[in-house]
Amino acid sequence: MALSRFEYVKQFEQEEKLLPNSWIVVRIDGKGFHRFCSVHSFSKPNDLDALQLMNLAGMTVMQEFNEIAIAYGQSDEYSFVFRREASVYQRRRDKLVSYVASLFTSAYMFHWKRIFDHRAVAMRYPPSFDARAVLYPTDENLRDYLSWRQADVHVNNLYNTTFWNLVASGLSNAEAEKRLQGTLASDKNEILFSQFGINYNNEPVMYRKGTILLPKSVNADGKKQRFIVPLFEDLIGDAFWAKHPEIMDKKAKPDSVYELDEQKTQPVILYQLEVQDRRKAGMSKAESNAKVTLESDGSLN
Ligand SMILES: Nc1nc2c(ncn2[C@@H]2O[C@H](COP(=O)(O)OP(=O)(O)OP(=O)(O)O)[C@@H](O)[C@H]2O)c(=O)[nH]1
Ligand SMILES: [Mg+2]
Repeated sequence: MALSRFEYVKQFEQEEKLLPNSWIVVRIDGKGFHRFCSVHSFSKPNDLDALQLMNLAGMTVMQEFNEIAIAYGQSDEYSFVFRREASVYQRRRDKLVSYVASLFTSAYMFHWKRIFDHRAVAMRYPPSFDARAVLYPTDENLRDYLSWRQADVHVNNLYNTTFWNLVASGLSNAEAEKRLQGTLASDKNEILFSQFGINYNNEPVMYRKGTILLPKSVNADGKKQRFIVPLFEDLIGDAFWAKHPEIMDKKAKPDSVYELDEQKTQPVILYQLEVQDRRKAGMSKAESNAKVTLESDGSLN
């Protein structure tokens, strides 16, 4: 077919390809979530349901892209790490970044009811997330990136936990802010302990460390399958990387099966088990329908 005379405008489209052989981190971040959390009455400083919803949305993105080696979420942000050799969309930046952001956003909406139904929190306006892609050329750079995000949780969460306890004890926001001005981590730990009897290390680990999502082979329902597993661990030290060598090297430990333990009660795992049950029920329904059809066909003879 002849080209239309308008076709030349296609040449104006520019395509940026992400550098080969480097880690791609796509990070999404909630737009104006200070307001979104307040309008939807999220608990301060951490709302367990809100964080679990972020984890479900993160899981959905990981299920879509099998070239994501690890994802890390905290507060209103999630980082998705694509392998060096990832060939997704031929590494076209616009495609990848916009797709991750839109899938994350629609998954956030999709899972909302599941998480917030018990609190009868209706969504008051549509949330949105920005996204960017950053390239990290070395494994060390990538580890430092993830460490940076986890250190950020620690700094923010220690501050926020102390701040909101001071406010709950009767200080105004301005007074609490003043009280914390110039304090070190040790000072905040001391305020929490001496004033409120809180040992910061006993605060929920998800709040202190954020959520790591890893694709793992797990034993579910008697067979080995790929699940997205949430972990709440320190990723700054070497131990985490020794325990999960497949993040850096996808050929490492290909046959090993990950034993689900306390994660079994996590919404991310419960959701995947539920989908599996539904699929199985659908399959057995299809099987019994097929059987009925066969039997009725037989009776025609
Ligand atoms: N109450 C509550 N707020 C949260 C929680 N997690 C995140 N937030 C809010 O989300 C904000 C995230 O920080 P930012 O991303 O820097 O702020 P933002 O308002 O989203 O602004 P932009 O990202 O620049 O659009 C925090 O400052 C909190 O106000 C939570 O569990 N509970
Ligand atoms: Mg934000």
